Amino acid sequence: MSRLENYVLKAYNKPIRECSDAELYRVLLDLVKDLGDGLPKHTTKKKLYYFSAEFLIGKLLSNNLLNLGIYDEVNNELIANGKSLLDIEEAENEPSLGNGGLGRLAACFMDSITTLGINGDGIGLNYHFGLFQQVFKHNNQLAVPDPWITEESWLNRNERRYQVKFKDYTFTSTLYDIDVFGYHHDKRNRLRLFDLESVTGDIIEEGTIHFDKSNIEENLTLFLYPDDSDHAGNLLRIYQQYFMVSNGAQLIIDEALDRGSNLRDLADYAVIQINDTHPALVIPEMVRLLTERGLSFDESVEIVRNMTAFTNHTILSEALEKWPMSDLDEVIPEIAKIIRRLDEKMKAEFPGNHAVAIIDGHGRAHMAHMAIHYGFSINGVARLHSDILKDTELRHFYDIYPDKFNNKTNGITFRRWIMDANPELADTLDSLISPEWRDTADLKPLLEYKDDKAVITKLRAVKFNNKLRLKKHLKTSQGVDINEHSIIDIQIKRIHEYKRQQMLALYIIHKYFDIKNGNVPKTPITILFGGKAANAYTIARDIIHMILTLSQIIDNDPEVSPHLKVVFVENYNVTHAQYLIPAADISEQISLASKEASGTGNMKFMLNGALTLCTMDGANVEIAERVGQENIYTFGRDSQDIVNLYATNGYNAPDYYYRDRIKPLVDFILSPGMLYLGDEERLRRLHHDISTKDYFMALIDLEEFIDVKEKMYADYEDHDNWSRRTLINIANAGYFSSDRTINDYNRDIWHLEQEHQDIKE
Ligand code: CBF
Repeated sequence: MSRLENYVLKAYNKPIRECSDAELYRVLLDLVKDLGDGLPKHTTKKKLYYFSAEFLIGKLLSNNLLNLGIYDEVNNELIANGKSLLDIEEAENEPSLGNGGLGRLAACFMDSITTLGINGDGIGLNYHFGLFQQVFKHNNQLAVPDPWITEESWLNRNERRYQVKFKDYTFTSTLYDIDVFGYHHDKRNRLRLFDLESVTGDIIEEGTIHFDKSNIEENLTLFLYPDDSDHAGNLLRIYQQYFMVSNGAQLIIDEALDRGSNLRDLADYAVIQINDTHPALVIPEMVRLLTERGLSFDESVEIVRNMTAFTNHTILSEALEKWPMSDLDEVIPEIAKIIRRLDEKMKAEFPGNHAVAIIDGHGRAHMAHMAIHYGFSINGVARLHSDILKDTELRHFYDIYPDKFNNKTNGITFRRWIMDANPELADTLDSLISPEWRDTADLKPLLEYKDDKAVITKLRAVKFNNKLRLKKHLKTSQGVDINEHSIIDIQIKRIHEYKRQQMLALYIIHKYFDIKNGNVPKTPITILFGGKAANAYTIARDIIHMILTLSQIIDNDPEVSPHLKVVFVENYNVTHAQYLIPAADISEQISLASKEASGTGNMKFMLNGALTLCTMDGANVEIAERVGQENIYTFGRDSQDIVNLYATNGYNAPDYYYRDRIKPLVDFILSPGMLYLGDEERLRRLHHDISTKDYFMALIDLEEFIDVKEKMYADYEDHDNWSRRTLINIANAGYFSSDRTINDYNRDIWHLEQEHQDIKE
């Protein structure tokens, strides 16, 4: 009897084919957990703790089966019994523990850390309602809770508990672990998610994300990024962050003591990676814990400095947190005191250098500044971004600590983003270049086939099948019908003005006019958007509204709708991404140069054979370098131009708005059709914003964007050449494996024992 049959029989006393998908899901969950329990733990002395406010892990069943090496065995057995793993996975809720690139990167990193045989856990929080679930109503985004935790899930209750002391409360935490398995390797790591028993979600206003932000005890771990537009919201963010880091720091100390540390040598036992500024409070907290255990302040500070590294993921000031000292005094006075001492130390060391102060002239503590002074490494996430940090944003720090600065270009795990998301392409690669790429991420041997007509045709067939899969998925999940023979053109990412979804919307208006004028595209075009807007970010929600209204106008127009379709995928998440990305022909990476630190969607699309349409921003620069200019479409001002424009206040939106090609497109936002279907207030606000302010300069690159897009659609008609160029993209994607990124982190920053070193690039 097979392993699966055995489990099924024990649980339900019936054969596989008589079980429901939900029953099979439960059995597979148990099977995987039991297999995990049987794996040996790491025994190495030094361990990594990857602190992150987000871990956007996606559904875990398939991925865990894949990493444990039993995917084919289970899948075949299910098929033989008339069942499908995809259907079974429908029973799994996608964990709502992340927002965007930052969280997904953390999830890819955990996979790679484990796959490379590195001893390392992720530290975060167990948000009961996650970020939020996006619902569209009257073409507007509504945010409702996303209660993803079910009785049976990947969360394993751990008996560890810690006391976390705030000014007004002391809480006892609870801990949930999620096992992380590495591909083909036997040791597991864990995601450690701290929580509070008293958080139940009972008092939330039905169907909304409104709750009493001052009721910390009942709401501390309710939402990721709770609304911080008022004082209570700001304090709640501090409560959350401190709760996460205090638990994490206590765990580090306990585990190090268990492994034989005397605390003075703690840096030999643990290394902390601070992922963006949210976990930066771990620095003063660790100092507090060490001094409490009898070490002097200065000694503690040196230990912490030697064990802490910081990654900056953005230059947007909204994400570089600065806490008013008065807020810190209100929530965590002991920590505020330590921050003051840390600041004084730095002020004494760098007198008069205000740019590097931790506490500024307005009494705000800069978390990034603290992490740079009191850590041994600071890295950006793509070469261009790291250069901007050194030359512009953090240049005063670079002047004093040049050796701390380094770059680690982001990466994505190939397990999820090709093996799981695009099995047909993965199998095709196996047959062409041997399955070795699954371990090494080396796809270069594929280049040998770039002029092989049969291979090119096969790649096109795979793409078509993925379009069919997407069609089916959108039909069932969104009730939307797309044309599988159309060009699939996708922009999926958080909705933010700097990412310029509004620029793509203006292009759509151009295309709409063009089609009305009789210029119908040879192949129909489907443009898909996906992404959430922060609920308090009004203009981003206006952009969603504009796109949804526009798509309705197009659908209603019989002259246009056979040639152009616009879909905004509701509640975009990892699951949707796994269908969207393999089906894409065009990957939209059109951020305002200098603003997108790296991007990782760009890498996923490339790996799955989409051609990139991009500005020279973030990791697009490195993609372009690898595939060559003839296999990518670039446009727009470069980052230096944009940095200069900001520095000199040199951009004036009306200079662009009044151009002949641009004004009719922007004014369409206020056309009678849009005003009839849409919300006048939202549309007027957006129109006014774009035509007068346009802070993220959607208009500056618009004309060039339109021209390049037209060229791209025209080029698509040469199907063979297009597919040949997709092959070149896939073949050059190996560098963007997160195994390579983690290998780089470990070599340059963490210096941990690493069991596996298969990476090629
Ligand atoms: O480094 C991972 C990603 O992080 C962000 O999403 C972020 O939230 N700071 C950036 O915007 C991305 O460019 C980056 O790829």
